[in-house]
Amino acid sequence: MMLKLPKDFIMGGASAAYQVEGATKEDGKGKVLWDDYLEKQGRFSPDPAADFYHKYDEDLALSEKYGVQAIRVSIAWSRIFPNGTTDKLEPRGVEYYHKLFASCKKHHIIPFVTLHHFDTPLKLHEIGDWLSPVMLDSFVDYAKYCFKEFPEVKYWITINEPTSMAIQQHVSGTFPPGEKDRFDKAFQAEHNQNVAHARIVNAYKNMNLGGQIGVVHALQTVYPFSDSPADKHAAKLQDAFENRLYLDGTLAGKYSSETISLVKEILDANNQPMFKSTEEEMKELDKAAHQLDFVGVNNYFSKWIKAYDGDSETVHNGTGAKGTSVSRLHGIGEERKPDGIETTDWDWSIYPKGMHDILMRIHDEYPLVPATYVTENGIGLKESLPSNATDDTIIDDPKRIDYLRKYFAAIIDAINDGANVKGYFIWSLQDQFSWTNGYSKRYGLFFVDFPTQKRYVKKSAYWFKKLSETHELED
Ligand code: BGP
Repeated sequence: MMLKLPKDFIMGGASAAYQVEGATKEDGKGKVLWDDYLEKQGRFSPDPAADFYHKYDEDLALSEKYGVQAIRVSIAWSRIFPNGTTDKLEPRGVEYYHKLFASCKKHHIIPFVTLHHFDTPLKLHEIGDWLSPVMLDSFVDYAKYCFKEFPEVKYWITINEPTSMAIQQHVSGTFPPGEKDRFDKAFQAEHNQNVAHARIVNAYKNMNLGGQIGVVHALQTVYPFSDSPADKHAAKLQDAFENRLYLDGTLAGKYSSETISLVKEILDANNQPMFKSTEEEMKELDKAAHQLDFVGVNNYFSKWIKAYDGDSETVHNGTGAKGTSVSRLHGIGEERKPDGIETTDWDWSIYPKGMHDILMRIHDEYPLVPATYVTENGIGLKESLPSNATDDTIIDDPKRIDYLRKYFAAIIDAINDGANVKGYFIWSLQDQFSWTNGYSKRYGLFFVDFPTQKRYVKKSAYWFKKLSETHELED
């Protein structure tokens, strides 16, 4: 059977500045939280990544050729303001993004531009990152500067995945500063990001620039491992921990009483204090939710949660050794996949129904949201260049095509069920480095040979082009 995407559905590719640009020491860029941290870890370097700082025009030309109509890029805050604060402006950084957006225009590609994608300037990270009021004020100043400076951008995204940032910084410890089990800090950082997001949405709307503004969330669909009341409750707690505080804060403009009581339950179980919010902040959240233009959904996998009352224990699979990840959170629950669920080498479940269910949830539970984009989805695979490769070598990636076909079918199902999904961005446009996994976890439509940064096309790019041109998904 032939499944169809709506006529005006946008087909895009996604990236993040720090994962593709490289050039971390070039043209006056300030340090970010990752630079020294990665150097100390010694596992991999953010330079030259995919060398997008120099190769953007080549990637955009390839994108145009393979049916990519829009791209998600992020602005590296510390290229514009090296210290994060507006006291010092770096004109070469500003110039770079003007050139990047001009190249988008030349190649008929719409930029969706994220203001913060995990790359807090080091000076602000050192004083508390999302826990510091100075960070919030500086972020608003930087955002307003960008809105004025780059009128060519018509789609803005405030923050990429506030959840991932807060949890990985303060609970699982996989992002700098690498803290574990500080649920209180994670929830406070989540609330603060909701506030920063709201202030920026409200500022943007006051400026009347005629573009659109949204936010991007990491949304894992959470299911109970079994029908037992204990597992069902554990799944609710996990959902509150990962999804609900953001969804409520940015899409409804208020936290429901159930969300608050679930959050409190988690914190009480861990003997940690509730996050603080003010009435004024809640008014800002409410105002922003009523003016938001779209939400971006990043969905790769789903989770199944089982009741658990032991100590917290998390192990990150950062190498692609299947079956090595562990997540047991005290006061929440334990991740456990039911038999028969397919997984990637990094233990991410392949479960397209989860995409359908999360899109429907936004449609059903958050009626203020005018439009949804899938802003990230894709599969990380171990891929290599054949030793006899020539310029025309095409990388065969049948697993990616299979994954995409299944997830697109789920998206079309959701659209047919009433979800207003207006576009899709594959993670990722080109191979780039993964924050906690390095260069071996490849997601791109375009293969990057990391020592030389030369591009090769993957078969999935041909598949993507056909879908982009026909909007028809073959079974
Ligand atoms: C999202 C991030 C991306 C990207 C992607 C894949 O959470 O927004 O920046 O990294 O996930 O994740 P990973 O790199 O861990 O495989």
